[in-house]
Amino acid sequence: MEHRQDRGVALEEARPEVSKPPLFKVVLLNDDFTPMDFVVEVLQVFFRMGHDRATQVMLHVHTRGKGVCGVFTREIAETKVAQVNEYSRQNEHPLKCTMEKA
Ligand code: TYC
Repeated sequence: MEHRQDRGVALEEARPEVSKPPLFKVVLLNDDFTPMDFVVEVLQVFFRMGHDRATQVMLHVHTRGKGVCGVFTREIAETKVAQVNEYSRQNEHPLKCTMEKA
């Protein structure tokens, strides 16, 4: 039986191209009230960033008004946005997370 790994270069090139799913940027918005430490925690927990990267992204959002947390397929982006907004509301912070077509 034929197996993917056994295909040669010629067959690999002949394989018809399949369309990639549309991607969405998950964006964090600045506000005047959410503590910086909370934003860093959100970036670490929900976007798997290390402390240094999370701090860089938080400061970018703080100074520029918004910033990209990551790029995902629609369903994953929607889940991240919902999780971050729910967590922020649970903690009584006005932090807002949205998504944009990449
Ligand atoms: N501007 C906030 C402050 O000065 C910090 C902050 C950063 C808030 C990023 C939201 O997405 C944000 N405490």
